[in-house]
Amino acid sequence: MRIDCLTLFPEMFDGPLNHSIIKRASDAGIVQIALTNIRDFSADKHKKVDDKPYGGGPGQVLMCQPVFDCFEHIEKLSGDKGLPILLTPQGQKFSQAMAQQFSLEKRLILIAGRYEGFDERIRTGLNARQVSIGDYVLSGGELAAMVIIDAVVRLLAGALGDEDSAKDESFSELAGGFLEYPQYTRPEVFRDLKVPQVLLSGDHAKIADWRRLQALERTQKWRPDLLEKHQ
Ligand code: 6GU
Repeated sequence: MRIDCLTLFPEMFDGPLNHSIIKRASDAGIVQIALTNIRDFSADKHKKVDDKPYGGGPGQVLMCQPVFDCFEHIEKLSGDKGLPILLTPQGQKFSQAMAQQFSLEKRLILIAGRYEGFDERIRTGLNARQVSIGDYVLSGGELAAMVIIDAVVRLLAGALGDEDSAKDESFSELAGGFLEYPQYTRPEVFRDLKVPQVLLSGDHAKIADWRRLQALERTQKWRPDLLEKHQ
């Protein structure tokens, strides 16, 4: 998969893209992530990318010209057309199901905005899917883009180690609409806190039953909304 990200702050991506699973997937050639600075495409002599809103009001608005030119430039960098995704709090809420859909694409083009908003013609002209990561306001789309990249890349074949991916497919409780069951590792007793006996029993059927029940109980207790959705 190729992921292009259009942003005014490519440096913000340095941390997340250069560690752990995303780093490993990039190194293995499972994903290629290309960052492009929208500002590089500003036709303005001061490299301005934003301006005052028509009709008045506070703040600045991201201008069409640098975004369209940047988008048209990166489109040509690969033969795959790509799914354009505009990061905005006005978008459809990101979910595991959406991550799964995106993971089937050959190419994603993420567009991260800043300032008080985009010129509306960016929304309409690029024919992009609008995506939000939740009902709160971030200072820009970059963190949202990184969230999406992480959630998508870990779903790509070979991105997780063997152990992890096996676990993911059979037990990924969120994918099945449930929270995950509780996990324990050594020691058996830590400051009087014991590992549940069933996990030490070696009875795999019993362990599987216990885990299913735990997952159901904690979903009922902590995220009843997930059960309603999957009813
Ligand atoms: Cl995608 N962008 C911004 N600026 N804020 C958000 C968001 C995106 N998703 C949730 N809040």
